[in-house]
Amino acid sequence: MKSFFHVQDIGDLGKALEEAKQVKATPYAWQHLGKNKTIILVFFNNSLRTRLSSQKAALNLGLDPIVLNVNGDSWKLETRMGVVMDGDKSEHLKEAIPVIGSYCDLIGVRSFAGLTDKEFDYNETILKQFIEYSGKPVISLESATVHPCQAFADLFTIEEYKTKKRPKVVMTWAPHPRALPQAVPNSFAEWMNAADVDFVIAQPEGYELDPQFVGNARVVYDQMEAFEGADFVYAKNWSAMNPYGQVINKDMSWTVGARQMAVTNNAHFLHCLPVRRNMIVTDEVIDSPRSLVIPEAANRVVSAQVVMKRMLEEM
Ligand code: SN0
Repeated sequence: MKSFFHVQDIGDLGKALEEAKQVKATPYAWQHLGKNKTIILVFFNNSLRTRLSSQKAALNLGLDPIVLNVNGDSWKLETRMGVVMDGDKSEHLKEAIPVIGSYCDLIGVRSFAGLTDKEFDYNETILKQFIEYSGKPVISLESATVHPCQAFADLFTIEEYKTKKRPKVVMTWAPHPRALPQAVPNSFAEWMNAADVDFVIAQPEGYELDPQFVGNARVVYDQMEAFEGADFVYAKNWSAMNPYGQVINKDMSWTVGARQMAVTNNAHFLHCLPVRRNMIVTDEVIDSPRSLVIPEAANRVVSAQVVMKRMLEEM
């Protein structure tokens, strides 16, 4: 695996989930793989789970993690090509990336969508530069359009808790005070479409995601209708594609509460976190025994470890 962005990068999903199970059961069984190897984790944005789970996954594999907080610890990096660097950015990615690549064996990058220039974001301009200039395998730790480590952990969590072969999984938009990227819902949709689940997207009009990620998913504009008989409810806010990166609706009737959960098949509740309580989901639902947000977050170590393990095995 030269890079980890899309569900196809992990290959056969059944095999990947089986491997995730093994990694979870015996996390230290592959300590030899990472010996004398280094992963550099580059953060352009905030992180709690991704930062900690990636470091933990690396340590489990005997791999040394180094974390770089761009905008905090390092020079501010210019990401655009051909610009006169007369502003606050001291160094260009074209130098910074090969330098980072020369110090490590694997690279993970967190770089959120800017949400102003759709083309820049949807071309994955920053991550592509990491691939091109580093010469090292690159893992998206949530880039402009995808968050594959999250989606892999989500799928593994569903696999662990499902009680029927083909569960109904509903991803619902929910209100949020700020404009958020589409990366999490894009990846969740992409991975659910590839998995053996009955997948439905519930959203208000105007929140349609990019067709390459929606695929063949059923899109339902009536949240109560979508929730009927659901086995898993995955809540997430995202901003609109058109006008790009804008909040066009804050309808609080979409906050996931007992009213919607009542029509499900006693569904489990999932969210990638961080979550805004009583915006995205009520206290009652997130604090209920059907909420899986903590085991879901714990599985972030597992998904990251499978990806790093595969990359190390191919070296
Ligand atoms: C990010 C997102 O893509 O939605 C990261 C999720 C893993 N979430 C946020 O930025 C939430 C920030 C907030 O103010 O609630």
